[in-house]
Amino acid sequence: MNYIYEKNVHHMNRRTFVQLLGTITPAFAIPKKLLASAKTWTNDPIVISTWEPNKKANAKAWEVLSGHGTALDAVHLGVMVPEADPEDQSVGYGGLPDRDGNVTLDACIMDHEANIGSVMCMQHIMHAISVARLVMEKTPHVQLVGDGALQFALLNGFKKQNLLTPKSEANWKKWMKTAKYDPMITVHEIEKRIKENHDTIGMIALDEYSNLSGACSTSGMAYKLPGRVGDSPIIGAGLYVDNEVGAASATGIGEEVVRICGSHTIVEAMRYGKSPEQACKIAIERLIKLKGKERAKKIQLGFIAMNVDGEIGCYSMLPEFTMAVHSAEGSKIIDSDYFFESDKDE
Ligand code: SD4
Repeated sequence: MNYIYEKNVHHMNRRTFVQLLGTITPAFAIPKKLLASAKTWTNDPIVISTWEPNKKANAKAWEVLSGHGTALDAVHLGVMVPEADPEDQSVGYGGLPDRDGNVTLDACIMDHEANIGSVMCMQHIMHAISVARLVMEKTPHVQLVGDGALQFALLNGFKKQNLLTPKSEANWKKWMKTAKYDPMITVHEIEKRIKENHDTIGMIALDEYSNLSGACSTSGMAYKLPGRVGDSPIIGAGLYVDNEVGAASATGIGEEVVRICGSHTIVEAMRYGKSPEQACKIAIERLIKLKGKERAKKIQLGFIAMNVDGEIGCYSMLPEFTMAVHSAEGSKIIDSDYFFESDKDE
């Protein structure tokens, strides 16, 4: 889709701003105050994602960032990587279906100007994140669901596809034999998948223009009730960006992330001076307070966060959550710190 590469003229960066001033005023005459009031120009780009396997998505995002692209394009193109990967059973094509065997996708995107777009419970379109971006850029709305999202995508040139791969279909059929349609089993299923370290992608990028953007995409909880929507497409829960403060994204049991408006809670904690990791921990502790330790230690949740200075952090309820990072220093994986050693813990 061409619009991905279109220059966003209203996204004026400092270089454009200075060039523009240069056309009306000799460059040496730019008042110092004006320059000082612009955001720092020299931020080093960086991108982070939930889960180690999403280092492939980060590599794509890094291509965009290191080629002077915007954070918005970086997170969009980055998230498209797992969406197209049939081996990733938690996002896009190849995602595990709901309990009726339908793959339904959730995604959202948010830029540095608080523009937002999301699709929820959408079937048949691999790149849910691209549809979310179109909702953001081409409609007066911020969320489209189900058939409405599908119709909107088809009208805009997306092609209908079968997203259920033979492998995911086989897993679903196997599940059907034993699960007895019990929605609680889906919760255990997601916990198991989280342990295998392949899950939802939440991605945050900072570009060289000092702008932050984020994107989140998932096929949601495996074998969920039809129509179920998790946190991932909900702005404030699965993702939040505030260009003056920072950004956060979530993975894990979406119902619990929504309960605490997870990503927004983290951004607000950073606003009041917490580091990205401290802010993620505050969100985890908020849920523990609400649920009590006994119930909380059965819930895996993982958060990632970045502030406007490009400082990053993560925190999870249980072990085995990872964050993938890519910057000029290369790619690395961070093992998240966590609250409970295991679900047997005090
Ligand atoms: C959801 N939060 O739909 C997503 C799934 C996920 O780790 O992130 N799992 O609830």
